[in-house]
Amino acid sequence: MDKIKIQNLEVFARHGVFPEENVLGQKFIVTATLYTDTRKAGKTDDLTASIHYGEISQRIEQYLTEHTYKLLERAAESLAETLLLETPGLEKIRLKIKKPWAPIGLPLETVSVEIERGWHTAYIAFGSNMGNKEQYLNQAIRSLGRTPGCMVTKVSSFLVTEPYGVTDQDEFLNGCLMLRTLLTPRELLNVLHAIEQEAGRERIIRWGPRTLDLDIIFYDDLIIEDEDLCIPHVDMQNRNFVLQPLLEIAPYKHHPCCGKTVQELYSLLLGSVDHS
Ligand code: PH2
Ligand code: MG
Ligand code: MG
Repeated sequence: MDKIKIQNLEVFARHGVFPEENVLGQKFIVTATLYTDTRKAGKTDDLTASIHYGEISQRIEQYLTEHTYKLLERAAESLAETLLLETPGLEKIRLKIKKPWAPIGLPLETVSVEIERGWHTAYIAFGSNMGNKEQYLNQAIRSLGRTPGCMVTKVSSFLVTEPYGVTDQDEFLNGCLMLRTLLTPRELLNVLHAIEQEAGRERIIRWGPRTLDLDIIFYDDLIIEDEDLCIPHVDMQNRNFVLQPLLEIAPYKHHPCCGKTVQELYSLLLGSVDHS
């Protein structure tokens, strides 16, 4: 992706673990690489089609002087998040904050923290088979949309489905949504669990009745195989109640492991014997 780079911007600010740093202040040097598509601005010579590096530099100076953090890590993290939330067209940012006068009692050229943060695309499957199912699903979508660093960008229609796995229970209402997020997969998982809790979800029997179930199906093209978190969802290719709504919002999305599109997985499932 194209980049706009602000190199070695000097800011006098008060971040530091030692109390005197928070009082006296010192020099910080910031390098920010802004990942954004510059093609349109490149063709039209129109600043409004791009990101104004002057405004971003002002914002960096303002943010770092208005806040006081102990750690460079915290200063970088919160500044990156603020810029990603505030700046249309900013997909990703690489941010380096140097502290050349770090008071550690030894001569050094500089210390620095460098991070890269950006927007990710996740697909979430949702389902309910207890109480007012539609209300649980709509409430979950609203809660997710209100979560800082999360934007719900597409929602499928809701689908009434027969229970799969444990079949002796009420029918489900299912769907899928597309999410733009600044959260890591694990942070996202924790948010989903909290929203399930809000809906009074009780984990009594595996695959049993639930007011609300929120599962991460895809997170970019990431593959995670941890004990408590598997992405892509391990059984999604066998579940009509996941593939059918996903087909509506992401037919051409490729499964990062097998390389098949959602459309292909759906056709394969339809052609197979059991497509619950
Ligand atoms: N979720 C399950 C198990 N079975 N069946 C349907 N129809 N819909 C679901 O969301 C569902 C299920 C475990 O998460
Ligand atoms: Mg589930
Ligand atoms: Mg679940």
